[in-house]
Amino acid sequence: MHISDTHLGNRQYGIAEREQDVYTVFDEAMDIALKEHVDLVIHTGDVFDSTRPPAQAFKQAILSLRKLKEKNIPVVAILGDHDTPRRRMLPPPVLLEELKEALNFKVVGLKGPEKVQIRTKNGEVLVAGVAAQRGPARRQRLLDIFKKLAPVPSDKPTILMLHQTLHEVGTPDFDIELGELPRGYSYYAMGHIHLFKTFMLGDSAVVYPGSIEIFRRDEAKQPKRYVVLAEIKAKKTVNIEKIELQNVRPQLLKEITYTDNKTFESSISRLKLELSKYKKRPLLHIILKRVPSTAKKRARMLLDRSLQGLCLAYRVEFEEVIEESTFTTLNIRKTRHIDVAEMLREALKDRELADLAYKLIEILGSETRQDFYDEALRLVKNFYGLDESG
Ligand SMILES: [Mn+2]
Repeated sequence: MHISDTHLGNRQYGIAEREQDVYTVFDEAMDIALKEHVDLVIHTGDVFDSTRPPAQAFKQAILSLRKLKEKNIPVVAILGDHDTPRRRMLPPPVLLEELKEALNFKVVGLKGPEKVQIRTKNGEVLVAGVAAQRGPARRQRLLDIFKKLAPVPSDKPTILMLHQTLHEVGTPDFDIELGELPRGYSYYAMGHIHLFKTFMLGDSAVVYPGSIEIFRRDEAKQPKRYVVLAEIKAKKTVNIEKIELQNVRPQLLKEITYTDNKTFESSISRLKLELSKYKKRPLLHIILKRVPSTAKKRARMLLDRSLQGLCLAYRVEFEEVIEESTFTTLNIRKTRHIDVAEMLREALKDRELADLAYKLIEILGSETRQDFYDEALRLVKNFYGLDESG
């Protein structure tokens, strides 16, 4: 069974139930492994959501994973970007590896590319992998790593585990191309992309199971979440099957354009009807368009009154009509993917400042964690020549 991006400890919008949701789905996934009598479970990174997971996340991971040990099913994982500390700190999944009496959990590729033989109840499997590679030089580093990970000819099934973005996924920022992966593995287990995607490389499947829950609003566009069962032989994937996780909390994206109060009220009534059909109360993301500022307060009050008890929580975004002149248009040349560093240089007209901005974007990305924040602050202070107390 292939699983990825479980982000244990994630608490979306600070809602306690959302942290529990993730544990519930993780446990469901492990029960699928038991029910399907799999030989091996592989996890392609982001086991935990942060480099400082809450104690509850460790407890839940141990409770769910130890059921596998009892049935003699090993678990092999690599580190994702969320699992990897920026400084010299122990990555949290390594603690699971230490609990040898309770768990059969192994992290591969901790300090560079690694190949290990894993004994399963159905024979040996060669598992190769490397921790998530980040930063501007990652492409060259990955190409060097792939040379070391070229598989030795084997009559046994072989698996390569990576936590990277393939160009073929179609996002503007990618790490490597499908055709650049080392040939000859039976199955390519991919993590990092939170959506289910599959590709073929010769006779072998290249699979992103996606995350087990919906962690961000934009991930709600794929409401179903999966684990993947793969049947593999030497040099080829025989079959893959995705199994839908049943305990995922529904998240709905709703766009409502305001015309007048009466129409708005009837849109809300329709929404209430839709919400009442779910077993598990959904999380609701509402984008309200063209609400006059005089009607905003009333709109919020109506939502509060109407959605009470029908959803776990809702978030409203008012979409303003922005005058075009407030935008600065950048001259983006037609490149294969968006070059953020070059865009910054063009916008800021200062190479060093642009480099700083690029580093900050890399570190802080779409989220802020304390250790990322500290590192960002250190860079900024350094840039402006401020001392620690500056
Ligand atoms: Mn992830």
